[in-house]
Amino acid sequence: MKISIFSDCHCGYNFGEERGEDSFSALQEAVEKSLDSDLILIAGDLFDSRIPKQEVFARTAKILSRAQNRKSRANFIEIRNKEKHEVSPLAFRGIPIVAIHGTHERRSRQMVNPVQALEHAGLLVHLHCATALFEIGGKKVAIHGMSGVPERFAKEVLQQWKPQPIENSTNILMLHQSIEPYIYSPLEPPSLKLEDLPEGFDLYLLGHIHWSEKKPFKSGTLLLAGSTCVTSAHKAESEQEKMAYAFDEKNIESIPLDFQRKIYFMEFGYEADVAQKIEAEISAALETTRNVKPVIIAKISGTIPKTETPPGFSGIPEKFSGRAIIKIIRNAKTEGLDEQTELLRMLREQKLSPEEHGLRLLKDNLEQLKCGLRIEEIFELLADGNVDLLYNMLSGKQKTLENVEVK
Ligand SMILES: [Mn+2]
Repeated sequence: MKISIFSDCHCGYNFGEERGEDSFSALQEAVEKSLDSDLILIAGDLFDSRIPKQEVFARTAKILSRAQNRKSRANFIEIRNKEKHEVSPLAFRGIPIVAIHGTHERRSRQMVNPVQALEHAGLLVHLHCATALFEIGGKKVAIHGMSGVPERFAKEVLQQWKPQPIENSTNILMLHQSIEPYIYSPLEPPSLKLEDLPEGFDLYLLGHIHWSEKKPFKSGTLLLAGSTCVTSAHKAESEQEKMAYAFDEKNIESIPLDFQRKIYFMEFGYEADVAQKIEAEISAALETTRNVKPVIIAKISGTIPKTETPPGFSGIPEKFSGRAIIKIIRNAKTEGLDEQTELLRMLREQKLSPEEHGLRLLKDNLEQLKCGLRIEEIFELLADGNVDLLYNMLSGKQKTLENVEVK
């Protein structure tokens, strides 16, 4: 049997802009390279947004529909933990596609997300805490899928669902979460750890993480499928190629996609001449010319001295725009701005109410503006309807409240 696997296509990423075609080219290739398989699995984030533009939805649907014109040996047996009538029999034409939705597609329960919309159109089977059972060449294959949920609920949702391998079958567990130690965004810490995953599956397939990895795990193999095209790049992606995969119930074959943008991830500490250093490193990287423009991410960290005005970096992407797509991430902090960080920390620890926090921010801003207004005066002016006067004071048009006719 041959089961094709890919994930995180992010169709519609950068739509209408320079990299707007990347997601579709990658999906097209991934589907084409799957046309000799029995089944296709997509591990979430097929789309880049929960409500894609009609153009994006239509193009994605058209690309996927190519799989329905091919012959497959896969026969659908049954669906568990989902109403049978929810799955259109049309989804089993040609090579069936089984998908979960990801973080980018998730909508509230009553709403239809774009992967579900594709299911309604008979283009795929969508799973959320459900299992689709197939027979391929006399062997059973069970796909157990849990779509992306907010990280803090992931462990609970998985425990409630409690997926169990089906006997005498090849069992694939497909998820779209951060699972420690694989963390996609530090802003949303995972509740799941690798050891929380249930025993007994042949393949543990994980979407969401945009870099890829495969290793023996529990009773089978763990595969981080990675993304098919570069979106918000992580450093770990820069040394890897974008892939689709083929699983034959034991081994996983990696199938590199032809369309690849090389990713460069450059890190700099803030220095007065950091802009020149960035330009020099970009020029050096571009000496090896390629057909496809690379993506270069330059990240600046460190501290900017209070006395210094950091240079503008916006000229750099433009300067190299013919040869590379450049993104500058400014993470350098200005000296003295730590107070603001402290304020945020106190807010997070709930030492300040949102009102107190707002007032403190307002007070700090007033001091920086040096407009001579006190907070109480602002509230008095607002309460009395003197909005224009307040605006003029804040914008510096009006210097003082003395000798002004207040409403
Ligand atoms: Mn993703």
